[in-house]
Amino acid sequence: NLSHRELGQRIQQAKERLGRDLVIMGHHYQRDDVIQFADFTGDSLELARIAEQQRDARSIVFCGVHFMAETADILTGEEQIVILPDMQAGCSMADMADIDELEEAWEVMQEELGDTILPVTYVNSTAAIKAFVGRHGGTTCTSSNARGVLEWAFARKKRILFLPDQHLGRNTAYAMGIPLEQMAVWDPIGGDWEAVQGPMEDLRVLLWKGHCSVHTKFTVDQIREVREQDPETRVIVHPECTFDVVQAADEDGSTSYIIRQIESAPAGSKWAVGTEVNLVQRLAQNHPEQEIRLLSRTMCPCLTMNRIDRPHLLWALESLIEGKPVNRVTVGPDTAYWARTALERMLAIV
Ligand code: CIZ
Ligand code: SF4
Repeated sequence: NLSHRELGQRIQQAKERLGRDLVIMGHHYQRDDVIQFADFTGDSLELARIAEQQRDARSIVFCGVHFMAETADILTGEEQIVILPDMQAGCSMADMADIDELEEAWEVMQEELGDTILPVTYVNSTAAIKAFVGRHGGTTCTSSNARGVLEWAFARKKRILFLPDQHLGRNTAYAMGIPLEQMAVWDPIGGDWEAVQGPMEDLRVLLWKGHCSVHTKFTVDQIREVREQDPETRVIVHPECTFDVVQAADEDGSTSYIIRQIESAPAGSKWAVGTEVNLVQRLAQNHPEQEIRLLSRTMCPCLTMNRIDRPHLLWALESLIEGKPVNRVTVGPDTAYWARTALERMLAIV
């Protein structure tokens, strides 16, 4: 039963003891009292690139969610171990695309549309989904590079199956000029299409019916309210928000895009930000010269990300010191091979 401060001291001591053997990574959505211990912070793309370069550290403690730790394991050496301080830190969006459901859906899609489809998965997906995509010639994307990746994919096949986030897929494809009528949603629970608006033959983008429970809480009404209060406030949202919200916002972009826009804005700028609350609060703290608020009135934390707390981080670090690492995230060799193929294709595209 250590106090918050004692936990902090013990974490610091453990870090010092482990020295260069240890790297702690922290995703932007992590709470302040955890991310302060991270050697590297970033969005999921930045953290994947950093993980790939960690050849010296024997262990990587990943303060983020499960799929990010899997990605780190896939991109690092065999001897390196990746630890997720709390195994309950999953991502509800990643869990919405199950590999068995995908295998079934793929069969139906091949029957209906033939060999015209390239699968692309948002990195917010399990290693098994990434491996499927890798095996079928496709790749992964993040919200920072989704457009470039879709352009790459359309140069290869007529159609794209986009997993697991329908909103990122729809928002990105629409911004590329693809009309909504050429998109359809595949519902993995019903095992069927929904929202097909035109002839099947015209479909270009097949959207898996997944979403982020954090970003879909933002609404057009919230944007209207901000504008009524103060028309000078710029509304900036993440493309995991719904189509209507992205259309109503002044701009949309990935986590790193949002950070860049705010960091380069002049003093006195006003923002309402539609993304995870820990990031928004940190931006507000770091930029007192601007007015930065969350788009919604109610807090929207990513609950699973926030499971990583000081007690779990300390427990993970001490297990490394004892030589009995807990919560190791490992991806089997075959899955890792094909998932790495998919990830490396992405890293070469953009
Ligand atoms: O998990 C998420 O919602 C995001 C935006 C992750 C990332 O860093 O791209
Ligand atoms: Fe998953 Fe959404 Fe949390 Fe990101 S914010 S980790 S997509 S649940």
